[in-house]
Amino acid sequence: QGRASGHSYTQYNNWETIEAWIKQITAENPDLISHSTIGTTFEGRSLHLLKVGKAKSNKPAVFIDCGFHAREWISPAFCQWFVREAVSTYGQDSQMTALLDGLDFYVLPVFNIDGYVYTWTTDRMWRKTRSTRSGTSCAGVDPNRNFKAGWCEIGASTSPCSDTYCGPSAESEKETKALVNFIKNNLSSIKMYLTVHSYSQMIIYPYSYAYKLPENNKELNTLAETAASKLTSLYGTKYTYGPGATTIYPAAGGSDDWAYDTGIKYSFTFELRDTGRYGFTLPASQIRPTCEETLLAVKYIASYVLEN
Ligand code: ING
Ligand code: ZN
Repeated sequence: QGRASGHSYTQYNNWETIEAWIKQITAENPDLISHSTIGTTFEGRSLHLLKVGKAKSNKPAVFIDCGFHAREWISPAFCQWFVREAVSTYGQDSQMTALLDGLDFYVLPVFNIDGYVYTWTTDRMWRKTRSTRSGTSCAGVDPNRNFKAGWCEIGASTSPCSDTYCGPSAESEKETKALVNFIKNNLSSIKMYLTVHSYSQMIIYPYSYAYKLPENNKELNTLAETAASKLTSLYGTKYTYGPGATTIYPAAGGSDDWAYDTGIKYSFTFELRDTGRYGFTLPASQIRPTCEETLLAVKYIASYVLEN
């Protein structure tokens, strides 16, 4: 497998390098990967999407996004790892082969690109988008408070300077709107939604916008429990799991709750390593083990979705 210049799966890559990698891995794997653009960011960057799977019509699909929050660098690293693992183990690993034969994985390597670039150039701890608006000198909206799911009712701020600013309206961000449009246009095929964040070591499912449980709570709980045990089996990393509001904190406007209420009954947020020792600045030496263990959980849930 060739590499985009400067790209490494075991280092954090800047956006320029990730974008070159997207083009290169697509060009090198025409039988397994196709590339599209679902929109542009506030600052005009292309929102790239990879479709990973053996080409076949009418396949069910899984949607995975990374890089909602700019500073959570392990998240885009996981999406890159996942795509490489898919193309390099297809035909070798029986589980991955079955997954790519039976499913299409839509992988959005970095959702909040403008914010990610800003963490490389200016402020490593930036979380939000980089949109500007009249009436405030503070930039950015929390993209995980910007979806139409109890929008701004709880665990979100109406103050533009807050890190959890829900935005002037639901779907105010171009990035949010692009994701919503893509998912709505592909709803009949998308069976599972996964959004990858850090940190906390948790598998979260709806709801976060209210203290209520999804109709298939029991099934989601068992799935999360088993996925967490698969993850732990590799290096002993402990994960907790459950509905968002009671597992992490109540927060409205999240993409997993929106995807669930839109009809995707397998909807999860993963919070990767660690539990706070390094937090968002997880050392690059932990990229490989974090991605390897997370992959076990993702493959487990995707296999379940494929079979059910
Ligand atoms: N955590 C998530 C956040 O946006 C979350 C937790 C998940 C909230 C699902 C709402 C819905 O705050 C991080 N680390 O970003
Ligand atoms: Zn996050």
